Amino acid sequence: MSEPDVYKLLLIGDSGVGKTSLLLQFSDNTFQETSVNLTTVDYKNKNVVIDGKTFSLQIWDTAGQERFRTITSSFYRGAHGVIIVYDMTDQNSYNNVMLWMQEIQRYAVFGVSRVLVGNKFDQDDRKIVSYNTAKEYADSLGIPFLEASAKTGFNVEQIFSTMANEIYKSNIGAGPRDPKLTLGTKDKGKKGTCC
Ligand SMILES: Nc1nc2c(ncn2[C@@H]2O[C@H](COP(=O)(O)OP(=O)(O)OP(=O)(O)O)[C@@H](O)[C@H]2O)c(=O)[nH]1
Ligand SMILES: [Mg+2]
Repeated sequence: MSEPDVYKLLLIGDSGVGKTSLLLQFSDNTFQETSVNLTTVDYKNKNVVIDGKTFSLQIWDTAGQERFRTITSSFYRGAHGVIIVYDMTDQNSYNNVMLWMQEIQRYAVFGVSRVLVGNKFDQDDRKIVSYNTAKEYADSLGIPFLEASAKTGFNVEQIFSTMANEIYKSNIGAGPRDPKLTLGTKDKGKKGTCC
């Protein structure tokens, strides 16, 4: 059996939106009510199967707070996909999605796959950002959008399988097997179609 292809994914979004919680729910099926402290960059691996083929997702998480964000360009290097998370009970975190998109444009490879995620679906009674608002925005960018809950696990698997599918479809993952080996290189030109 050959080694599975590795897709490097990033989780980005404002502090407190639930990036670490989504990652822990996906990788370990756990959830903590208190903030999961993370002062450095960390990642977890998990396999997914697409079209009967196994892919290893290497999912990188970073703290959203400005004071931790000095690692930007190296964090984005070699990434095949970026998951942008906002908190549907926090308007500000949604407003900032646009800024995160700009950061992707600045640091990630051209044509990198993106998925927009509205987290904390279990707090529907406190919802401020409507499904339609975010869906229209995602549609205008031509990217998938999902509402999810790191707490209940609702749609969490789907976030990562959707992301893996996007990369698979775009063929950007047809590059070197290990993203670590692609540090400093750009995958430009590997993607068939553009945004
Ligand atoms: N109710 C509810 N709370 C959540 C959910 N996801 C995360 N939280 C809570 O939101 C808070 C922040 O979650 P984190 O996962 O630490 O957020 P983060 O995006 O990693 O934040 P930074 O690391 O500071 O950038 C914690 O108290 C979590 O328990 C969710 O889906 N539902
Ligand atoms: Mg975190």
